Order: sequence, then structure tokens, then C-alpha cells
Amino acid sequence: MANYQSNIHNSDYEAEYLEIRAGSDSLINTAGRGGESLNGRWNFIPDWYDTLRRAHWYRDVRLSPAGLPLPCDWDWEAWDRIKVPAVWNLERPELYYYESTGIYTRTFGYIPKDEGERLILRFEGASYRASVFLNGILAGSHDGASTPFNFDITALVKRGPAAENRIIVAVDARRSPYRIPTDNTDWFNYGGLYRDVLLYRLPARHIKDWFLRLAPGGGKILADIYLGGGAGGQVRVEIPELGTVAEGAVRDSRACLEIEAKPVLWSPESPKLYDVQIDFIPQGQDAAPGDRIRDRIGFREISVRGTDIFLNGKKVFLRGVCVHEDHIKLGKTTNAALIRSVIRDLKEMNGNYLRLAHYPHDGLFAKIADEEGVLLWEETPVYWAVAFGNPPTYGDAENQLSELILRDRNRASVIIWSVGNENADTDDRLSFMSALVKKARSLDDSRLVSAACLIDHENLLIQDRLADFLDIIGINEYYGWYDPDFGKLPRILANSQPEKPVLICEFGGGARQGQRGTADDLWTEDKQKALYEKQVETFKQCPYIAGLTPWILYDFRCPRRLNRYQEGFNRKGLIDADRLTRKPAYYVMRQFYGEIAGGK
Ligand code: GCB
Repeated sequence: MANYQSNIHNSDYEAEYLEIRAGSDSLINTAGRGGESLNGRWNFIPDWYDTLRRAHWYRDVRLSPAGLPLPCDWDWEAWDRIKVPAVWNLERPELYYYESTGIYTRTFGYIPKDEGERLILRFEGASYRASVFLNGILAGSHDGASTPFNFDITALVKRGPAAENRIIVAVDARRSPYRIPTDNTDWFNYGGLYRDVLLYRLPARHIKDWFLRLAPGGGKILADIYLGGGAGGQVRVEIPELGTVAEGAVRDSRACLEIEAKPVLWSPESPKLYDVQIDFIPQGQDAAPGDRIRDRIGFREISVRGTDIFLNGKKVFLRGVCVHEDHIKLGKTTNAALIRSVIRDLKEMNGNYLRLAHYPHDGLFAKIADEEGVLLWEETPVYWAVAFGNPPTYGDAENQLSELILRDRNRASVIIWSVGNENADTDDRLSFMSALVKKARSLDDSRLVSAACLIDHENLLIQDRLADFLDIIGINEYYGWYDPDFGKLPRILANSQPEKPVLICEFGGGARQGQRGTADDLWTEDKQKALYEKQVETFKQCPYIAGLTPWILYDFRCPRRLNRYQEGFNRKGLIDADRLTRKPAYYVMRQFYGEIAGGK
């Protein structure tokens, strides 16, 4: 076809960008390293028709083969500047509902410190698909809005004092029934480079990842160290405060050490962390430089027996609340101060545990929870009606789960991986989600696996085939709200005889902050409070409930919530979206958790 022009006729233009993928296999653990920030103001344009990728703008070809100027439709430096990290929706009023592709671009210089160093470009989160280009060449793409990814850009980068490297990132925030999550969720679909962007310099042979945890039964720390760049040699793990040093040989890019040690165990009451130093030492004649990382790690044991959960061998009741990553001004972008304020609101409620719903929150959360002593449930966005029968959708879900686990498996605060939320009990769903459970266990044998399951509303029973695969059964129930017949809840709890711990991982009702009325008036604080009182009284009678996370700490943005009380927000928060004004139901939970915690 002599008149064929691929950029206007090829509807499968995305395929070439998916040939190189960043995923859990290429993920480098950066927790123990200093990086160089690329945050700041990037040039930005909404690329509504995705022309950068269709027409290969990123190649930046400005002259014809004959050397004559071409009429280019792009203009990097002329485009407005926008903040990174930030969700674009809250940066410009006209982008509030924008859900297509945004182009981000900036330049950076690069002078290597060591010959042979690898340069790694890392994104803590980009919503949803990011295609990354450096100096006109595809570095690769990544799917998933809430997990980190990186590219080794050593071969693409220009070096030297005058060198200018151009990064272009096409961030595509479309919703789709085949993505994870799908096109229909009960939260706002923010887009953009909304978490940190960083450069890391690594030696050619480097420590790629590490996983330290207490051996079952205690008395030992197990340390698995993974090396990148084909490294042979030795690995040394040192925990100075414990006076322990262990060494081992690298085989097949991995060294597994057992370290005799009796660390003080981490718990919410005593969140003890140890400085850990890991060295890679190249062997004998090998002139390669070594590598060193430092991390702060806590050691603890979490287990279940019967219907109880045990932390360090002691029975624990999880006094929690759910929280979304959604701030009225920042959307999904967060920072240390904001995370600490969430933890303050939890602790003032006498809580010890958070459900980070419904996708991986910023990696900073678990680090701060480690320091502050908060237990965490972390979740992957297999939410509602996923395309369970579609293999690529499974691949995406498994990759996002793996990226989350690899990011946070050294964080003592994380005790539960959740593989999904409220998914109908079909055969396709069972094989999809049980495979996720298996994957989670293969990456991490030191935590519990759960999911927020549904109740059999016809037979009034806690019943879900996935429960057989889980350590803990999570249940969401809204009796007294979506189903006004509250009396069903005590019947369900009495009818069920689970052999595992049950967490009520959602319950609640909507209340507009300041809206008053009677305990029967929908949307009032009074009804919400009365509902909480009834829920709590019912839970008190149930022996197998091992913890609670009411829905939800703060009101959050949601395009499905459109009545006069909601105005685009889910109003089930115990605290208003302003994150300041507490509703009466907050104090019901505070009272109850105080009683359990020992009458604070
Ligand atoms: C649920 C969902 C949660 C919703 C909540 C609600 O069951 O898991 O994402 O926001 O109910 O408010 O309806």
C-alpha cells in the first residue's frame, strides 16, 4: 500500500511499546540506597489522541532525509510546566476528569562517577501505563498505577559535562475492563507521575534485592541476597547492634544466609528496628568494585492458630480502620507529614492497624509504619469484576502483586498481603485468585495472606471458596446501610463456623459531616453513630472475629457518589475530607478500641 501511513491507520500502535516491559523481574530494591531526585517541574501536555506513540514524536526527527526542516507537531520546551510528583487532575481545572495520555518531559545531565556504573531510572508510581523514552529510544513500558518500576538506561544515556539527556514519559490513565483495577471502581481515577522519580547509580555487579526475616521458631534470621550483573563472590550481612556478621558465597546470583541471632522483636508497642548492612565482595582477582546497602529492619513473627492471630506468640486483636490514598488537594500523592497524620488519627482512636485500601500505597507508608509501630494490611487492586478469564489480565495482577511484595517484604509493619476485594465466587475468579495466593506465598513465607470476601447473602453465611486458600478470611458487610435489615448480621455470624480468623475488613455508612437528624435519617452523623454502636455490640458477641477495619478513616473523592450529601465524595469517613473534623462515629470506635486495648 503505497499510501499507507502507520500513524493514521495502525490501531495496534501500542504493541511495539509493550515489547520491552518493566516488571517484578527487573525491579531493583532501592530502599537502602541514596538516589538523585528528578522531581520538580516537567514540561507537560495532554496528548488526548496518543499521537506521541502513534506518530513516534519521541524520536524527535526534525529534518527530512534531505535535511529540510519538517513541520513538527510537538514542542517540548514550549509546553507548560507541571509539578512532579502530582496527579494532573488537581494541577489544572481543565484536567480534573482527564483520563487519556499525558506527556511529561525534562532533561538531565550525567557525569558517571565510576566507569562501568549502571544508571537506573526509577518511578515510584505512574498511573496507569507508562511508556518511557530516553534520547529518542524506548526504554520500556510498565502497567499498574501503584507499584514501582525501573529501567536500566546505561546504554541510552549520554555522558559528559555538556551532555543533555531528554526523558519523555507518556502516561496513559485510561480505564479498561481488562486492566487491574478495572474500569469500574469506587474511587477516583487519578492520572500522572504522582510519586517520586529518581536516578540511582549502581556498580556493574550490585545487590539487586534482599529479604531478611525471622526463621520460623525464632533464634535465627534468614537473609536471602540477590545480585545483579552476573556477580560471583561473597556476601556479608552485618547487624552491628546484635554483634552478628555472616558471610556466604554467591551462587546463581543469590546467597542465602542463616544468622544466629535473638533480636528484640518488633511490635506496635516496641517498634524496634535494626541497622543492617549488606556488602557484596567480588572474589580474588576480580577487579570489580563491591557494593553496599544499608536498611533498617524489624523482626517479628505473625501467625494464626484456630481463629486467633498471634504477633510474636501473643494473641492480638487488630484494632484498625481502612484508608484510601486520597487527599483533597493532593489526590493520590502523599508525603511523610501526611502519612504521620494518618497514623496520629489511628493512634488517637486507640488503633494499632491500618488496611491500606485498595491498591499499594506509597512505599514511604510502610517505612513510617515500621518506625511508628503500626500493623498494615497491604492490597493489590483486584477489585470487583475483574476480567478473571483473560490471561493477560492475570499477568498484570500477578506482576503488580509481586512488585508490591518485593517493595515491602522487609517492612515488619506489613503483616498481611491481600489479593483482592469483593469478587464474585466464580470458577475463573477462584483459579485467578488462588494463583495469586500461591504467588504471594512463593515470594514471602513470613506473612499472612487474605482477601476481602463476600457473604452468601441468600443463605446468610460466611462462605467463599477462596477462603480455603487464605490464612485469614476478610469480610465486607454493610448491614444497616445497603441492606437496612441489620438483624441479618447477628444471624450470619451465628450461622457461620469458620475455622480461621475472620477480619471484618469493611462496615459502615455515609454521613455528611455536620448533618444532624435522628438515628434513622440517612446521611446524618446520628445515623452513622447509631450504626457503629450496633455493629460494635454485635462484634463483641462473636468469638472468631480477630480484628476490624471500618470503612473508612476519611471521606474520599468518588465520581459515583452524586447525591446532594455526597457531591462527588464517598462520605463514609469517620473524619471529613478536610482530615480535621471528626464525626461522632470516630469516638464510638475510639471507645471500643480503648476498652480492648486495656481501658485507655
Ligand atoms: C465496598 C468497597 C469499597 C466501597 C464501599 C462503599 O464494599 O469495598 O471500595 O467504597 O463498599 O462505600 O460502598
